[in-house]
Amino acid sequence: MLLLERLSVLLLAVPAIGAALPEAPRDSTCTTPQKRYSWHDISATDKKAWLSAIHCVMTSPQKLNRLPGAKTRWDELVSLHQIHALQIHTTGQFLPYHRYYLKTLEFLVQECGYTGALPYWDETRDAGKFSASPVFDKVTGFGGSGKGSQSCVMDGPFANLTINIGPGFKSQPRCLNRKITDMFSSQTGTSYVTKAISGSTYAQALDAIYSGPHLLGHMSLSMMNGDSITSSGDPVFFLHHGFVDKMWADWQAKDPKRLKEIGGINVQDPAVGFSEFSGGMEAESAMWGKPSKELLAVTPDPQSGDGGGTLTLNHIMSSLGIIPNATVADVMDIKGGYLCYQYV
Ligand SMILES: [Cu+2]
Repeated sequence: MLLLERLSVLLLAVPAIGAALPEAPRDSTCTTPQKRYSWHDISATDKKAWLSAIHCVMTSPQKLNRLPGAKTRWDELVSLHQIHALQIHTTGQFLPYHRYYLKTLEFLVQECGYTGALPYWDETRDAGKFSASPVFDKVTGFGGSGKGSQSCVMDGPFANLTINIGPGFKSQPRCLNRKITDMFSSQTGTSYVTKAISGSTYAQALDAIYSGPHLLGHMSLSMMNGDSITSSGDPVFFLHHGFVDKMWADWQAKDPKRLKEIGGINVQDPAVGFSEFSGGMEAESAMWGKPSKELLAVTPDPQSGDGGGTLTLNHIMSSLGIIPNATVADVMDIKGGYLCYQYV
């Protein structure tokens, strides 16, 4: 694998996070964007290709040898979210980082031989009735709501799998789990999405998307016990975040100036923490603990590239070496060259 060899050469050349970082490769043009389809519109064959690629990532051994608790390649992906959790939720980084995070997954499924586009989930089509969505089919989907006191997923391709990262900032192996509650999912419907992307500033769109369909989707799915730090252990997370990413892209598409509009804090405000919980960071740490010394040792500087507390286009995003670092500017335009896709 030529790309992998190149990546490992780059990694060897980089002594530490935050030091001289490899530039993300980019094309100046994006003439034929890849099409990201909603799960509803994907053939059974293509669904199975996606599901088996995810299964492959979940069962491949970890490679980086630096992420605490990671045993599989999937654990490394989940660890990335865990490490960045306090930088990428209720901050300006939420939208750009999760866009980059989807690209990181795209690289991992390519390692497993997958060559197509990422799927996403148009949740407006299943609003109020998530549990009946084709996303949860037990043959051509991710299996349904979990069973038992731990809500372990017991059917479908991900039955009986173990995730080693989480809960919270811990690394304690537990089953892949989710619990679907249809009632909350009504707020992923079209009228809610329209409202979420109706603001005129980045700050308004960021807050409305985060607190609206994004949060309600998470509440409907309660992935990995609804853990804000490691909910990406459930692969449905990435379909949901495709939907979130689409909302941002749709908001951006309304005015070309928005492709340069970014802002917000780049790490959580201690007095607020996650906006969906009360009490601020200290109180919230009762739910998921605090990052250990080992985690902090690999956590990137939240001001990397910004030179201050406000998120800028120069901010450097890291996947801890899974893919090269990228700037926020790189991911602003989904057809900008570094990225080249569209939602259909
Ligand atoms: Cu997240």
